[in-house]
Amino acid sequence: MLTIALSKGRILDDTLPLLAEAGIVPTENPDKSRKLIIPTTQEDVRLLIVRATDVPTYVENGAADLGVAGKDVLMEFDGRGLYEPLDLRIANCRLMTAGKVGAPQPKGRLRVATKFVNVAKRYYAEQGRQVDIIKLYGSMELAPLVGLADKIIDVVDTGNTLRANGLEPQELIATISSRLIVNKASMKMQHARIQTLIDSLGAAVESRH
Ligand code: PRT
Ligand code: MG
Repeated sequence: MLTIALSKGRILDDTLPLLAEAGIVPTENPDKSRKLIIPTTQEDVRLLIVRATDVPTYVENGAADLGVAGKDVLMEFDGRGLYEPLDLRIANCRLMTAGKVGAPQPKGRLRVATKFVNVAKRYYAEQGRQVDIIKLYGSMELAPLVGLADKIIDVVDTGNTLRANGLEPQELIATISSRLIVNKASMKMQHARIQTLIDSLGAAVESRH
């Protein structure tokens, strides 16, 4: 059995067409189904539906052999037990700092609200800047508006969410796309099978660009 972990939403929507080109089609619509384990037209391939931030955990622990995760999620995840053999070039966005339009530099230490705590620590440490990092789980845009933080670090696509809240994108931390990730033991034990899938997905990605 090959198990592939995916999250609902844009990653699922953009990955299904690539999987279809590799001959893997879910037997029911994962967006509509309440099931978290979805069989596919290949009897020995199944999909697991998990939260986007949980995909690397399932794959690192071997609960899934493969997965699709945003580079932002992978940068934040501190696991080492993963291969990242393919850039699927989907769910593209940028990881950025953002703050209130026209806000002056804060007097004391910079306060940064984010769900990307590890990324934030590394980013400011590399610049030798001392900051206070405030962990949030969502609605980051609110933090500068109500004085919880001076800046946020979040994923930006169109920038509409920032603009709608009087914020502006500032520093680019990384350009982001989603990656195929593979459990290290699975890669060894099922090498031919997984390599064939990587090659098919790679060809599907190339044919789109
Ligand atoms: O939603 P949930 O809390 O379960 O987790 P998640 O937000 O991590 O998952 P999901 O499915 O929303 O995103 C999965 C992956 O898609 C992320 O890890 C990114 O790699 C990628 N991606 C691409 C994005 C976006 N574009 C994106 N625009 N992830 C999130 N957003 C959000 C962003 O956080 C902000 O709230 O959309 C808003 C900004 O969009 P714009 O267009 O207004 O700039
Ligand atoms: Mg989301």
